[in-house]
Amino acid sequence: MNRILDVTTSIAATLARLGSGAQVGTLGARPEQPLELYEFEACPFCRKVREALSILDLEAVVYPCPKGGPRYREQLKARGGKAQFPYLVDPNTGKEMYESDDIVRYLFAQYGDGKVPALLAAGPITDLTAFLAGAPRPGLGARYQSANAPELSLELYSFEASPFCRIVREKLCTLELPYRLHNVAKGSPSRGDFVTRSGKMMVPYLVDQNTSVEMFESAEIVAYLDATYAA
Ligand SMILES: N[C@@H](CCC(=O)N[C@@H](CS)C(=O)NCC(=O)O)C(=O)O
Repeated sequence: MNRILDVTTSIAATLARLGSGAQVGTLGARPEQPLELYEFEACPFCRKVREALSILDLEAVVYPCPKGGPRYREQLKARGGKAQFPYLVDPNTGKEMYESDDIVRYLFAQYGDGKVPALLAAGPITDLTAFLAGAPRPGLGARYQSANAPELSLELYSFEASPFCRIVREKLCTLELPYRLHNVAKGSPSRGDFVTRSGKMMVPYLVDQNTSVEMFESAEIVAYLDATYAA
């Protein structure tokens, strides 16, 4: 896709959700271990959960489940009983669940102040706008593209409302590449450590321990992922 169109449609996705997931909210208890999320980028219900993770400044291991993907869809079916997304695993409490609204409520109760922000608590309006967020980018982050699985999970510094991060997440999803998601939305206490590591406050930032690569720039990250993992 032409770069200007790529970025413009990704900005439209953020605008459809009025920037939800750009800013950290009130934080509560912090988990010791990262959460785990089975999802795919184009799924509107999964977006709601990713926004909650950004607002609550939570880390997660993301298992992308694009349609036709051979690995994590099967893993989830064996684990939860059905291929329905999102599915959250919290190893800190032993809780595992389907249903985006239940997951969002659980996250704010467990790791926030118990109050779900209005943009995530508006029922059908939340669902409609989450659906509209995907409309400008039809099919992207939805279907599996044949890829070689990495030995180690990748890492992505990101926040949900960043249009540039979405472009990278779509590619990670399409290639079914698992990654540790480090959320660094505005106001995140993790930003200081991130800047110390990367040299500046900019996302997306990809870390690939399989190749010792660390890089900024969404278009370059997408090209790197295709060159390294696409079959
Ligand atoms: N009410 C559920 C709806 C979840 C749902 O319908 N997810 C779709 C993806 S957007 C799904 O899992 N489809 C099965 C598939 O993709 O194979 C929720 O809010 O979590």
